[in-house]
Amino acid sequence: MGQEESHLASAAGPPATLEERSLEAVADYIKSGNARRIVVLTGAGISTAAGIPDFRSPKTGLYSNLARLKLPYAEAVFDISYFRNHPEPFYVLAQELYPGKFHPTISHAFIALLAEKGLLQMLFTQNIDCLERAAGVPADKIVEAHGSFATQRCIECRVEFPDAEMRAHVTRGDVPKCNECKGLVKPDITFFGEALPRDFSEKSHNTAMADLVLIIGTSLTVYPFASLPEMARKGIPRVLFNMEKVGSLGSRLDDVLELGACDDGIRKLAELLGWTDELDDTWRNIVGNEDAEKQLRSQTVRDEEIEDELQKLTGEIETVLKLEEEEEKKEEKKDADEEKSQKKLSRQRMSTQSKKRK
Ligand code: CNA
Repeated sequence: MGQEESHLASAAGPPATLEERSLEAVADYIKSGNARRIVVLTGAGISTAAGIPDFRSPKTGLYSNLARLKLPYAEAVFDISYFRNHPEPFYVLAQELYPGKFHPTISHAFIALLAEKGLLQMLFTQNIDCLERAAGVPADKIVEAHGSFATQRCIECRVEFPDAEMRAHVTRGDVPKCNECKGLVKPDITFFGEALPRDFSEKSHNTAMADLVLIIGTSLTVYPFASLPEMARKGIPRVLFNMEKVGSLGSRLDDVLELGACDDGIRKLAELLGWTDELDDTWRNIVGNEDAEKQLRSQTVRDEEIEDELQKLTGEIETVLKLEEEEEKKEEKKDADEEKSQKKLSRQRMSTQSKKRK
């Protein structure tokens, strides 16, 4: 981790803005006062240390775990056309991911600290866990590009559904229906097949205004979000804090790759900035000491916990899918029986009629 990875950037030649392609140079750049409009782009990887599985990590991601279930495809749980007919698997996940169960990571706290110091231009998050809000990032600095669990509405008549009722349904694990038209209620999360919130297109120009872009914990595979790093102007440093190299990061002269757990990279940057104590205080004030210590446990322990959580989750989804299948079979049998008795009835009628004619 650290400097070796910082040199993985494939672009040839000296950087245009940074002294060198390293986190040390990024810290110097911030300290110089030239980075006053920092844009942060985040994905599920920023929340894995909080205990929330991401989508695409090979062993601990939701997709590899959902793949063994009888879903048409793993993403179906977040697909609007699948949801219309099968909302139950999503609500099993919702029960698990609903805000309130998890606490922000040190990387979330770092973004809040940037805002407090007046350095945050805008945060664009793909996450639906609301942990940025929980960390204290001001609402007007957050673009929830894929929506969030904060509000919900009927997918038919679009009427909003009350928060307290939603929480009660999600806690019980059952599917909420609209009080007006009995349509399905869905949190305002952008599913595959739905348009992104207007906020995203209205505010994405902030990335072009940035003088530094930090990209934290995302595979950069979901568009149009994945194209945001490309909007950064040439010569603007882009720093990736991620387990793996993603997108085009590393292709520009001022790209810095900090590969590994993002919390480690963020701590390192905070240390280089002389913000270690301030960051730690900010974080512990938000999450409390007990949760902070829990998050600080080794990655292996955390991965094991996430794997256990996923086993439980996929088991629950499997149960609702089986129930659905049994219901469908019952319906099919009922239809077939009805058809049979209809045929029998019409045969009897025909034979009575022909007898009468004779
Ligand atoms: P993804 O495709 O699952 O990618 C996650 C990325 O983060 C991968 O490149 C991982 O290697 C990396 N990663 C995982 N853990 C860490 C870590 N501790 N430190 C650094 N890197 C790490 O997720 P994306 O966000 O890129 O995909 C977009 C989807 C995921 C959005 O639509 C989200 O709604 C959705 N999602 C959100 C959450 C959440 O709200 N917490 C959870 C799961 C999925």
